[in-house]
Amino acid sequence: MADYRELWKSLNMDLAKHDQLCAVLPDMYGSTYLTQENRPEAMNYFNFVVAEVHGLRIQELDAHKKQGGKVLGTFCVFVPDEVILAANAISVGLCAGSQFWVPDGEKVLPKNMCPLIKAAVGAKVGGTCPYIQSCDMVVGETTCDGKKKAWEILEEYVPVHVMDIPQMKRTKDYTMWMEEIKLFIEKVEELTGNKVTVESLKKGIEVVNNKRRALKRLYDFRKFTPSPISGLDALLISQIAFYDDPKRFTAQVNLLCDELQERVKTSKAEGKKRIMITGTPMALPNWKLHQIIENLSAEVVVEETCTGTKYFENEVSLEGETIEDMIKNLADRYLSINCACFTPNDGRIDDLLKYAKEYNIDGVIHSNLSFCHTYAIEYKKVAEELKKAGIPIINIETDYSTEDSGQIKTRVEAFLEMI
Ligand code: BJ8
Repeated sequence: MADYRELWKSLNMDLAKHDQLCAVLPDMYGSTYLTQENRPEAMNYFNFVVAEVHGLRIQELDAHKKQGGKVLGTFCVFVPDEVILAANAISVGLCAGSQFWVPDGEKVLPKNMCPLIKAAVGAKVGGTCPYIQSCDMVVGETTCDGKKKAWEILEEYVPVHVMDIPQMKRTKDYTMWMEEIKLFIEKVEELTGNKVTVESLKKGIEVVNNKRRALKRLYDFRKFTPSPISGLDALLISQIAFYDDPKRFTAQVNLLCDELQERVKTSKAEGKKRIMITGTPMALPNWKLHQIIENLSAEVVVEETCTGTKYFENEVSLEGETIEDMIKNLADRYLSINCACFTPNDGRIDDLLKYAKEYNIDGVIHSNLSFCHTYAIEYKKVAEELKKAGIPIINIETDYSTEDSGQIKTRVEAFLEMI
């Protein structure tokens, strides 16, 4: 990576602490990713993005800000990126997936809470993530209790706008959600000084729909046996989707898909078990479970998570001529996401059963970040319904530390033998 120290300094980062992170990431990436055999050529772009993860993209955000543009950070796939794009702002995903940020998070948050929240807040408290340092505003949301209350603390460090996300999907919840999107548009207009018009919103919708379509295309290739791309690589692409330039990212995913199109013509099945992951999201650089699974005789072929299908399934309709029409289209698409924060959340079970068939799954691994109660509680129902359909499932509760890796490996090994 080139020298970005001046840029990081201008973002008020703790350079010494940040150096510690920069020192471990390349090795971690090398041993997880670069040791994989027979990777698609087009993965080179994504290797490059990771190598420059705190460099080149941050420079792009800086250039955008110097021209008067704004950067918004998000923590949940419910926040409509289309609105941010329509106001000529940039959106970056801020969920954090490394133990590195957890101790700083624990300085201001209770220890016994989800590591994703602790890491995301810790990155700001410690001044060690150039993405959150680049944000003019972050957008929180009222999904789980942990996040909801964490925004009150994060607000002490950076301006926060919180979107009130319904917890049910009744008609009145749709109405309330449309109101919430309207308020978000006003907030983004106020921050950027740019009006969100029907035209600009349609353009934003097109950009994000194209990204969704490319990811869907990628996932469709994973339905082949064997999948022409590892689960680790597919996960990385989903993680990068949250902060790369959307048009460039879409073009690169489509390039990769063109290569996969050729690969599936010649690849031969190796008898690996086909695994679906479901549960809590895996933010960059959380590759732990995929790495354990794929080092055994199995391949992850789909993730029913927010770093997977929930991110790209269902497009936003472009039908209609008014801003209200577009808001309704956004509300419809976003409320089709089946997060465990909703009650009831039967749509998630329908999705799981559908994907199990489509991806020809041998077994499901429910990945649950420690202290995520909504997903932990929902596991019971998910397991019952999958077992009824004859689909084996296990639950793995874990955090970002590596201490439990050996134990998880033993459990996954036993599960693979059993299925
Ligand atoms: S739509 S999954 S991105 S809320 S893991 S912080 S729920 S305690 S991340 Fe999520 Fe939006 Fe739902 Fe997706 Fe809380 Fe659970 Fe932690 Fe979570």
